[in-house]
Amino acid sequence: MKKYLIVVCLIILGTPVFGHVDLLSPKGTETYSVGTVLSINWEETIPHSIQNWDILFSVDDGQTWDTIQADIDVATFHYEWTVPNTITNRAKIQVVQDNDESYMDYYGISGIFTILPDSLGQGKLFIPSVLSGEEINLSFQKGQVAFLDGIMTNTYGYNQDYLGPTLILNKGDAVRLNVTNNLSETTTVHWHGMHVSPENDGGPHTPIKAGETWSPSFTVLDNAATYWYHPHLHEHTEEQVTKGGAGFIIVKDQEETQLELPRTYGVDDIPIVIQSRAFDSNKQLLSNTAADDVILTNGTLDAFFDIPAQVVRFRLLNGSTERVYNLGFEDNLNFFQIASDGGLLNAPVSLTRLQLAPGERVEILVDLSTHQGQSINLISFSSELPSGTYGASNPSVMPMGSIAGYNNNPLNGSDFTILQLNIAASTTNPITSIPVTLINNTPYSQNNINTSRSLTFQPAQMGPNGMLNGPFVINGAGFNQEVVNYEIPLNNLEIWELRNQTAIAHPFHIHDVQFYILDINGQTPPPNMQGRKDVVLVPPMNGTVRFIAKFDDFANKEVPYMYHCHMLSHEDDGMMGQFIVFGNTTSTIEEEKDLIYIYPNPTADNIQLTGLSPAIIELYSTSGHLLERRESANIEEQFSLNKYAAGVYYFNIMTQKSSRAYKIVKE
Ligand SMILES: [Cu+2]
Repeated sequence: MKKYLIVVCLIILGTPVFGHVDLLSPKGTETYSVGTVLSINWEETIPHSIQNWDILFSVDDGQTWDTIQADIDVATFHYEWTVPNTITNRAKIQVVQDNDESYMDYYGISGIFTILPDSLGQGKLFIPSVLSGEEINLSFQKGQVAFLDGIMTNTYGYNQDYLGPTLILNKGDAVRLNVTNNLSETTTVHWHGMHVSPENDGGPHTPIKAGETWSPSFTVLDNAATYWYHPHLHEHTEEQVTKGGAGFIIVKDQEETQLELPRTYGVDDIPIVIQSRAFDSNKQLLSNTAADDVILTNGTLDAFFDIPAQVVRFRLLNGSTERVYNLGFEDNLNFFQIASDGGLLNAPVSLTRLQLAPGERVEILVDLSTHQGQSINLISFSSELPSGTYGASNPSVMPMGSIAGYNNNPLNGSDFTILQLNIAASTTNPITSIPVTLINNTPYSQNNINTSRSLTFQPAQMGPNGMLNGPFVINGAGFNQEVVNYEIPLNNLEIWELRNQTAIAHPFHIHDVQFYILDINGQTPPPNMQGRKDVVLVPPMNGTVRFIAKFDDFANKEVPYMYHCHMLSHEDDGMMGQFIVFGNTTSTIEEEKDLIYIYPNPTADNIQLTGLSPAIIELYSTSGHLLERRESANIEEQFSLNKYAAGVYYFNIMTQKSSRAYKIVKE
């Protein structure tokens, strides 16, 4: 009778939905912090015979529901749920009375509650939220963070105040990124380490003006590893990265997925970006200075993190603009490097120290199973860095010469903490052992090389200060946007010899490719440096590095790729060059019996593609805009280019065997 009255009252009040489920908590208007355990409680107002419960979660608009838990037994009216780190902080919960096989579902929805984002600033390590899917939106914008003394520091970030969300991509997936520049200055975004066409690479040739959106679109061809994104606007890279322009990219693939590795993001698989920063007296960020005496770990000062007592994985990125770290754990706890910049190693390599130069990434495993209740610090043992390394007590290999302000910076030549780990109870299904082997890397054979190149780093001005401070040039010339330094035939296999005739080590980075190091100062690199790399620290004073790389897949006569020093002040000062990859991609390509003909080319109107096995065909402009996309099961497809202006376009054709770009010309 009482229920009947309530129903009548609801109808009289005009409430459109009455539940057979009533959500008791959350009700709405509450505020929860990320990581806290939220009690979801409900009651059944009208019983049904065949049913169970589903719990759904929606952020912001309450329109798109993600399942928290499905198929909860009907007798259960309670569920404990850990509040996730979301991009938007307005959220709702829905409990559904799921009458299997029936359209008659009944539900109760909470009001809007607030999720306090995991905060940047001080103390608890900030874990960036995650974005994935076919289309990803990034907004580069201004922000404010209280890093020091509660005073707001002006910052830049992607979708947030500082740094950006972690992009999780799967090898083989097509992804479109919409990058909107909400700053009042031009920027670019470079997908550091990823193998994409030059027009999608986000180098200095692809500026995004204030207020504009750039939408590169590509197939992920990279191996599972940790990559990152950051601005790459010539002469402004250091400033925009310093203010916060940086985010992780995690690529997953089938080989990695089959291994017994920790991969619960933010729990036993932790991204860590290490950045040293300089603040002025108003607590604002300074660039182009040697006063970088504050360590921010994921944008957090004095960072600590609660971590389970089991085998855990760290994805370490040196996101500093100049500083090299010498990483290790307290008490020389050993750890295992499993990946370098562009992929997994053949096998885990046991280490107690690991140098990480600007731009470099490594993935490591640490076995914490016997350390529950302890605190262990991740430390940079910079007192052990050799002279001639930015971060050592002497950044020069020469006794003379100095960097202004360097000797006053307490981080130089001393050991300091990056992250305090508080080791808590293990999770329910922990990884408990370090794998014996990982994947099979097959470095290119030196016997088959087509071209060798030599790049010599020199100071623009001689003398001990020029040798240390730069500006630095490569083969006698600073960067000139009008000069293409190398023209590389598509599919060329090359050896690059880097020779450093300066007093300081430089981390050399090349776009487009992952390389294998052949030797450093004539010596075979240690096992942890024998995997895929895109940054290598070249030792000072006639130090040499040789690497081998293949320039495959992408050719474009118009848009170059970059190579440069990843000490960003050196890069901005011109320690950079560019190359184009050119190739006979105009009509046919034969790869693994995958023969595709495109004709006529050039064409005034229709263009025919034959030899397609099932394929995804994408048509791009030279600026990387996706014009058309077709999923085809046919041998042949015809496109009309009638509506497009005369000029160069690209077909990106993905079959089960390959993904290739084909240049075409509309007359
Ligand atoms: Cu440099």
